[in-house]
Amino acid sequence: MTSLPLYSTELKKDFPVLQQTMNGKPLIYLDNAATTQKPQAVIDAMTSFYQDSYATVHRGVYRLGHESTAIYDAVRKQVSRFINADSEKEIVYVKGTTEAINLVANSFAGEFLQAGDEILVSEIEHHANFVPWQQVAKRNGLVFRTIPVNDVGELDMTAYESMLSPKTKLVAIGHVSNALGTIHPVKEVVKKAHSVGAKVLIDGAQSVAHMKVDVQDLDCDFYAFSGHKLLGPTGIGVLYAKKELLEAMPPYMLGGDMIETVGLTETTFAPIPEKFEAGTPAFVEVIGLSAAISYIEKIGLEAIEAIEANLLAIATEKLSKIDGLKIIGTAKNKAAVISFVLDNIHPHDIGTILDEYGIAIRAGHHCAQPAMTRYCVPATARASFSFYNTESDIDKLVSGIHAVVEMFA
Ligand code: C6P
Repeated sequence: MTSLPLYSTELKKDFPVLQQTMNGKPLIYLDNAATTQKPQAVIDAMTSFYQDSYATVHRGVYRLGHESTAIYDAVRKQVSRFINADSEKEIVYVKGTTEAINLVANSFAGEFLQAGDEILVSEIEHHANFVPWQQVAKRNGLVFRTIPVNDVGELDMTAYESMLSPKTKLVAIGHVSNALGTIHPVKEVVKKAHSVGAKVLIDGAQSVAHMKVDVQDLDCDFYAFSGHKLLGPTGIGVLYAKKELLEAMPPYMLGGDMIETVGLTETTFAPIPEKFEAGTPAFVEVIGLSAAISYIEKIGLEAIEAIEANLLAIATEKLSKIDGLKIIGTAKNKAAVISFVLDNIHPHDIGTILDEYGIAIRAGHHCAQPAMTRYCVPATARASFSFYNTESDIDKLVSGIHAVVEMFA
């Protein structure tokens, strides 16, 4: 373990929400896997767009509309560079990860997969990357199978390989597990799936803000993420998909903005990606997403990874020393997410008592009930870190947990 870069303590100052007190204590925000806080730069970009540039995109013949359209279209290029897509046409704006996955489940799996075809997902997926596949399988006579994980939360690659066959048509896997923090070996998962002709969707909700993602290097077919977990606003997310797939897939939602011509009996659709973007888009949120990506790139994902790796190491070491505390999910390759249980104390009680100390963590099943079933716990307490957290936040968490234990002793 090396010490944290000095400037990491400075970064918190960029986030107005983090400057307040909660229950009379400085707010210690450790629920970053649920959603991240917003730097002033994102708030300012959206406010200034509302104040100075607000007009709908792709419709107005007037100057304000042209200008907002130009900014909106430029962001698609920025997003495509951010994840190294081959073209901005491969970037579809959606509401978030959930919508992105539902789009693929309905438009790709719902349309192209035949009865008997198999979909594989890991047994610890978030419900957003579990239920859409389970349900499309039920509807269309597909076979929905779960890839096991071992006791520390790592994907069982031997089992995975043995499950792959020409019947496998789609593998859906989280890049990082929100419940345990495991970083899955997604590049290898993709390679093995492709060897039997299956497509792969990666749920990137927990990764894009924490590590460099290169969709061409991963060679994944689909990659989904949410703006609000990436310092950006709610209501905006991205589905990346390979161009040839988007071109072949039918639209998921129908309406304005996604058509080319509409007649009384026939409609032709706009080219990709607009074919998948029916209705007035969340263009102010797109501006916010752009500011968030610029902010992240200013710090640099390598620096972010280093800061968060340190936070994880420090927090794991300190939490492990607490009597009766058990970390659920101790994979070798982990992101800065720590799920834990305390002997005889319900996670909701842990969360509620920590809140009295100004510490915000999440307690529950984390929308990953199959993962809870796998580890035989009804729920966990979860502390999830961002680069703006500090070692002092960890110390306060540790003292807070000691207070919880004493209260129940
Ligand atoms: N996880 C958490 O506290 P949306 O809601 O569409 O932005 O993201 C859904 C989602 C999909 N996949 C993973 C791996 C996720 O972690 C999430 C959201 C939050 O862990 C809320 S349950």
